[in-house]
Amino acid sequence: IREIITEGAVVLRGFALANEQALLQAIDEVSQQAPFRHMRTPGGHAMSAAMSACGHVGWVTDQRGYRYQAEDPESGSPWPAMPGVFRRLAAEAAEDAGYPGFEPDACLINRYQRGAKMGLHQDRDERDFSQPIVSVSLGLPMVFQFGGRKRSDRPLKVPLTHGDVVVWGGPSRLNYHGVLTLKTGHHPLTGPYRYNLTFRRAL
Ligand code: MD5
Ligand code: FE
Repeated sequence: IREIITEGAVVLRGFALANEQALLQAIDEVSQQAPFRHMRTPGGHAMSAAMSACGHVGWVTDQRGYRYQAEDPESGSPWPAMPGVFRRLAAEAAEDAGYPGFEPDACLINRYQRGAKMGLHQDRDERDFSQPIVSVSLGLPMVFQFGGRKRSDRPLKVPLTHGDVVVWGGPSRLNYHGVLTLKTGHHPLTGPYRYNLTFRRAL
């Protein structure tokens, strides 16, 4: 089931369901190597979503700013390799949405718990905005806010549930977006959490 949110943004409802167990196991394995942590924004605030990453580079934020880097700042070691099930799912979803040949080099893993949210922002730390971003939702449901090119454009609310995959590219790649506060809940596979995998071509 393919839903168009706006030009370039496609929701593939339930696309990740066939791989739910393998994806969650891979999140476990990655986060044993690169544990979830609450990074700080350049302004000094801790992010409410806990983050991990895998791939050639990971997205980090600290006092110096936002960037992609090859080492986990907590350990000084390279980020874990991107699991095969991650790469394949991201490439298949991108192809389905009209972006063939997507080869992500970074996967940011966001873990939201009760009260966590992500305010409206743009993703602009990547080098090539012609590459899409693929986002996979697992666990508790959450409301995604999809804005326009300007922060002041009123956002659409799009509910995302376990297994939904969204592909953002082309004209929507630089749109403002965020997620509303996660409500308390229990998911049979993830307990109190919502996970979001965001696949990017960073370099
Ligand atoms: C999330 N994460 O649900 C979202 C999914 C992030 C983030 O926003 O930066 O970690 S990624 C959604 C996204 C990416 C790129 C463009 C657009 C949305 N968009 O144009 O709306 O944890
Ligand atoms: Fe984002």
